[in-house]
Amino acid sequence: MTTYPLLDTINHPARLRELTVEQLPVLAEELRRFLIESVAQTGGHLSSNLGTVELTLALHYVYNTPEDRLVWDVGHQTYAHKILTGRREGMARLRSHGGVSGFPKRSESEFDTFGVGHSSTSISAALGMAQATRLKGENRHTVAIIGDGAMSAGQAFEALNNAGVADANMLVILNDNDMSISPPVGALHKHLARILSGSAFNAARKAGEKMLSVSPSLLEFANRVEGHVKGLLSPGTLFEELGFNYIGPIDGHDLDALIPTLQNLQKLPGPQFLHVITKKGQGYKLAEADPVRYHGVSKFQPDLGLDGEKPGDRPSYTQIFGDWLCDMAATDDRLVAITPAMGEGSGMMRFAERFPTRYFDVGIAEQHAVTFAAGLACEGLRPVLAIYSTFLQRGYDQLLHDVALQNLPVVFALDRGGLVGADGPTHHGTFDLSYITCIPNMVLMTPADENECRQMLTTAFRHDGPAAVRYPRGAGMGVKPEKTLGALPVGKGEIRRQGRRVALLAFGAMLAPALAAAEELDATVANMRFVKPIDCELILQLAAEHSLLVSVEENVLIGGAGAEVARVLEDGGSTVNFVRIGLPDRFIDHGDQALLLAETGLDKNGILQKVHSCLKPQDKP
Ligand SMILES: Cc1ncc(C[n+]2csc(CCOP(=O)(O)OP(=O)(O)O)c2C)c(N)n1
Repeated sequence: MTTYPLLDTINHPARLRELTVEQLPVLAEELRRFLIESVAQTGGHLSSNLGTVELTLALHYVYNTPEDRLVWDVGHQTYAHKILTGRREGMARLRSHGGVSGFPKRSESEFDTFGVGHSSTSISAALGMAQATRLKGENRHTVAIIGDGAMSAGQAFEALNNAGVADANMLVILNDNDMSISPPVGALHKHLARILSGSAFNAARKAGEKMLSVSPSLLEFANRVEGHVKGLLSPGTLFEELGFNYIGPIDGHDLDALIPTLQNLQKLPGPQFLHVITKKGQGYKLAEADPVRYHGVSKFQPDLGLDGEKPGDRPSYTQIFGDWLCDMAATDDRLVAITPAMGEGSGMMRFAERFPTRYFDVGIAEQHAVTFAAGLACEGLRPVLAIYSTFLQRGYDQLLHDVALQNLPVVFALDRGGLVGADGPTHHGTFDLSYITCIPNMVLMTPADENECRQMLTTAFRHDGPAAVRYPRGAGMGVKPEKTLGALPVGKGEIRRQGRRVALLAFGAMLAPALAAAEELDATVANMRFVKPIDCELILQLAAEHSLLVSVEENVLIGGAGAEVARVLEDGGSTVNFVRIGLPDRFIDHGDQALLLAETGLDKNGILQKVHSCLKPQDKP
């Protein structure tokens, strides 16, 4: 007997649309159960997906997908969408190499209308699609689905601001679960909370909602009445002022409310805004009780939950950073720490507890986070901005124009540098060495081990200008950090192994495979430490003493650390045989971190192969 009798029959939303409304709650129950069992076997995002089961069902039921466009924000909540759009079997290999992506991806399915992974893009993209539809004289619906966390970013408001006057036919659904990854922050959150707590409003809304959901003919009347009372009553004024027709809030788990409301909204022209309330982790008690912990999970047993997890035997770089942050803050009260909504992921929770007044979670707002840090630095504080490498891409002009140009002492703790694994190309931190190296005034360090990471953070903190420490996802080589807070000489690398003929110039985590390869090659290995300022003296010395120089970095080759080495060799007039190992000029898919490193030649074997192919016959051992 099959466990999912109804879900088994749905391999396309067209089939879903043949069901009666009465069958949908049964399907929702099966879908939720399937989700829990599937994510338990693969790992992935859990809480957000459980919270959007009914919303996803209702959207595919009401809208004619894929002809109508659903544009998901962040995309971490699209597992139900994937299951209903023909990818249910693929869920067994979710986030594995060659398997289904953890995010919407245009090349994966025609139902994935917009590729995503970084937040707050959905309204912009949906508006573009809606305008294109109009220009082409086509007739379809466009819906953006965005969480309350993602709504806190500037881009979401830029898009709302534009959509309101563009008079585009589009619907924005605010999926409000009163959570980002962590509890939400900021004035928007307070505004949304007020909407929910206004009892007069709720009573009025309940009646209005019923009207709206049952009788399209009453809708116009309701709209007109609303227009009059909204200024006094409506908490949706913010969105109304931006030119949207605000409807809600409605219960996002109640299919009887969702479906008729969406059906009615379909008939309304112009920018529509539907506020839906959901619960993160809905239907799985453990996730409901601790949605933060169950936001992103590794494999688990559904009956035990994450309690069965064992901690890793080596601390992650994130933990090394978190410990350093507390230790440094205890010695220097100018230290303040900033996160754009990634306090847990960046290892800052102990700091937040110990130094609450010096901890700033600014919401999903990377651009603001960088300029905010600049402002703090202007007043003599020493801001440490913990930010994933991939998300600093969002704050690039702020890094250049607000921090570096003014030479402000901001420490960038760049987590998840290099290939991150299962999250894939939207999240790989493989561009930072290129995009930071070209900025004047920046100091850029790549630790090879845990202790060096701690030393580099101290170096950055003591440096009188902007400095970034870029460290990888996961654990390091297992080098225990010293308790003391020692700094390193700026711009100096070190020789870690003396060999002959070949010199490997390793940046950051690439030291480990370089050392392993060097044993077989009897090569010299330099731990370069600094990408900027790069150690010119060391490079030219190695060039003079060896016949082949090889740089190794976990970054795109274009504009990266190896490109810096090439510049130094050229400027120094060296004609040494030099090759670079790094990432090719293409986006790297999702998959296991070690597997991706091996596939791109960033492991011992890859280094050996490259060296053998480049050694001139006279230099071979
Ligand atoms: C630009 C950017 N910054 C940070 C993140 C990391 N991130 C992924 S999901 C998430 C929380 C999103 O909250 P919300 O939109 O409310 O969705 P929920 O998880 O609550 O369903 C964050 C901060 C991201 N994906 N993109």
